[in-house]
Amino acid sequence: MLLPIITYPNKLLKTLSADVAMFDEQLHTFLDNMYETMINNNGIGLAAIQVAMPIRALILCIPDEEGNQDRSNLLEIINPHIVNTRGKATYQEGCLSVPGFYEDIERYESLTLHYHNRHGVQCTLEADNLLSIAIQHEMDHLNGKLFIDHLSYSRRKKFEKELKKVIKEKK
Ligand code: Y12
Ligand code: CO
Repeated sequence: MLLPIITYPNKLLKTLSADVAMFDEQLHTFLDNMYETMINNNGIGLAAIQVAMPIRALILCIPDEEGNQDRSNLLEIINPHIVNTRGKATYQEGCLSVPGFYEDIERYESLTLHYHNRHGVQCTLEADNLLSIAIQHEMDHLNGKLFIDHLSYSRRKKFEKELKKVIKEKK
């Protein structure tokens, strides 16, 4: 089932999401719906709050070298904690909740992540490059933060001005 994606400036995106306690059938159906929604919207990452569910769950499906997304590469990450970080990298980020805007954001180049999978099993992941960047982007959503919240004062002002123009043009 496709879920509606909420977009900036919807205040729900500022929510601090809560830990997942039940790794049950309801969670599995919700994760399946998130995947369908993300792929349908050409996304590579989606956090639960982007579909108005305030739980600490995110999914990622990084395309391969040919640009193809395969469900076998899907990561379902629940209650994540970054336990180690290395280096810095800048990447042009986009977000399904901020459609049409892309900005260079600096993040950790690589990281070690502890999380639970859909069955509640504790997992460890070593991530670098785009996977590391996307994990940090999606984990920000769990804490009510968007990539545009990383912008400098002047870049943020420019973004808000451009957004107003886009909204006005749509009316
Ligand atoms: C860097 C950091 C984090 C990520 C993962 C989360 N972002 C996305 O998955 C963004 C997807 C996206 C898709 C769009 O749709 C199309 O390209 C057809 C899009 O375009 C518009 O909204 C017009 C914008 C974002 C990725 C990279
Ligand atoms: Co996002």
